[in-house]
Amino acid sequence: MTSEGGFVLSDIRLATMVKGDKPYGLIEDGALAIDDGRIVYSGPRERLPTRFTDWPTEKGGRALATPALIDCHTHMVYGGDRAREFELRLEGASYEEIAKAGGGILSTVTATRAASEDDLVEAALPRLDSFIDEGAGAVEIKSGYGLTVADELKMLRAARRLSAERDVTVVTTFLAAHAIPPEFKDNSDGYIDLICQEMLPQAHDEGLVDAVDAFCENIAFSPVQVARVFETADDLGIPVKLHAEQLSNLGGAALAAGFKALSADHLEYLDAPGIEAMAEAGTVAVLLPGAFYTLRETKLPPLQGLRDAGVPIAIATDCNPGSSPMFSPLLALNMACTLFRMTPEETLAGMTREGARALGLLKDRGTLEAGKRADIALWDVQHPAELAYRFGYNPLIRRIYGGEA
Ligand code: DI6
Ligand code: FE
Repeated sequence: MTSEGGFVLSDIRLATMVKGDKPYGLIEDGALAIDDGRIVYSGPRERLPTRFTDWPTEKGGRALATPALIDCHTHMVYGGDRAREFELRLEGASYEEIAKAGGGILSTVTATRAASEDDLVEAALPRLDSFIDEGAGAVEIKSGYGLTVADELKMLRAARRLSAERDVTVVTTFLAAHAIPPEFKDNSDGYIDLICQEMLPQAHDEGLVDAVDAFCENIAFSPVQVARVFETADDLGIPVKLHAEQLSNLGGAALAAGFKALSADHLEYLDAPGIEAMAEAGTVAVLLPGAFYTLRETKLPPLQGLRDAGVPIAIATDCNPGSSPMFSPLLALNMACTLFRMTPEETLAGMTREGARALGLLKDRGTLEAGKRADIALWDVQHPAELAYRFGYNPLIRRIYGGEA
């Protein structure tokens, strides 16, 4: 093998995040060989195959290498902000009261409809940059603040454009079933018809939809309505996921699992049958400590039940203007430890390997293993637990995306 553009990174420690007996898949004296955007070797330096030893070698100064972070649940494309709603909540109004009074998600819908596609891209870029600055290599972005054919397509096109503007992978999710639009106030089934007959097929035709999501909740859509959206997605061959059991238990997680969903997200009100259904279907539990924190939720997601059942657990920011105005994946790790009592290892896995799994990208990303994309974060820390331990501090030294620094 010639070196061409290939190179070796040595004098680094590796948190490969490969599941196994060593915590974090930690390798104290490691090396990575990277060629053509891929990892071709990941392991102990002393075992670096001789065919790589004459490749150009960069010294990592004992930095810790992890997979680049993967945030599998964000709503970072939107117009306006909700600082006024933040004030109202501090004056005593609840998230649900604000939503029922036409505020909440619907106020972001108004601002998003008023924005052009360019406006949305421009507003989202600094948000995305804040993720990239903390080592993100992939983020999921949902629609769901347009709620008309044109405005949902506009959001998804804006999300796609972001990945052309920056070296980062953007995975798009169609979330038209996020809130009942004012035009369908007393006819939510009519809105589901529109989604199934026009919005989703059109968005899919334009190649804008990597997955389909819905908000299953008393203030949003019923399980029966969600099932209709999922059936349409199924017919089009698009994977599904669900905002489930965030504010109450409607059996959304079990419904999603019945459709072999990639993930069920939030899950504070998840019950034992829901856990069992997820375990059986291999549906990832995506926990969102930023929303838990912002809404001052007191009901904890059933972490031990999920662990006992072997349900994979991902962590994400839920970056959105209402329930989680959080632009820091590292802060999500810290919050998941402090608020949910997850271990630092679980949270780092939750934003690497399990985040990749929740996006259906695990074959290609999420761990440092030969064959996977070379999306790597290098950190100035002694131990991987430090990534979750500090907050408001960013130890990223360097991000490698597709083999390029
Ligand atoms: N649950 C959430 O946490 C976000 N969407 C959802 O269904 C919140 C969206 C928002 O408040 O704007
Ligand atoms: Fe969300």
